[in-house]
Amino acid sequence: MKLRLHTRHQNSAGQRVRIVLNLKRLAYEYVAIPSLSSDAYGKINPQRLMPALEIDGRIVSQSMAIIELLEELFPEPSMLPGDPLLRAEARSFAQLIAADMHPINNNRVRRYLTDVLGTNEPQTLAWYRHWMKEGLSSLEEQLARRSVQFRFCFSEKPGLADACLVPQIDNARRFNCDLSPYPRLVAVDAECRALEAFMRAAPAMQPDYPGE
Ligand SMILES: N[C@@H](CCC(=O)N[C@@H](CS)C(=O)NCC(=O)O)C(=O)O
Repeated sequence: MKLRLHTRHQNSAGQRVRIVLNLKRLAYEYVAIPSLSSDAYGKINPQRLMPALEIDGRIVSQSMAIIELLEELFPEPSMLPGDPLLRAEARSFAQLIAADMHPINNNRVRRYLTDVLGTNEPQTLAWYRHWMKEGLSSLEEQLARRSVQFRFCFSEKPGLADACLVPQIDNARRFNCDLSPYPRLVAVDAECRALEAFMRAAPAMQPDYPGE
């Protein structure tokens, strides 16, 4: 099966998929997207968002749909814990990031705030940090309430929740958000970053990374 991932180095939804591909030890071709608005990319992904996975010539978009597909096609190692309740908790944690946090702080939303609604830089930054703080506080609380304090989010092995958390923490760092109120998130993030699968998925390790 031939896998090609259309992504960019700084594409946090794509970074989730890269982490899962690496954790499942799946080889893939990295295709750097030159322009989201180009006709060429529109033909690949009519949603015009990153990433898109090409699998034997067919395209799947949306990182969570891609990860689900990979989980179904390549079940081992699983990205979800064995216990159904823990699986639900892991999905809930991942969904808060993918469905509630990431979309409202996306580039196009910030561009609309500044270009159309006329917010200035400090206001746009305040928006970003506000929604980041709301989300991270909930995620930290979700980890605090676990009945077992695992090494990773919901297991002794990294999985879906961790693959969503690490790119989101990258985003928080990029915008200088204060992470000191979230010791559990920071600890899991550090555990993940020590693993090769996460290191190889990091923005700075991608072929289109322009350097510092
Ligand atoms: N829900 C989508 C989100 C995809 C998404 O928004 N990707 C961002 C990059 S991380 C993007 O393409 N942004 C383009 C823009 O905001 O202009 C997914 O999980 O794949």
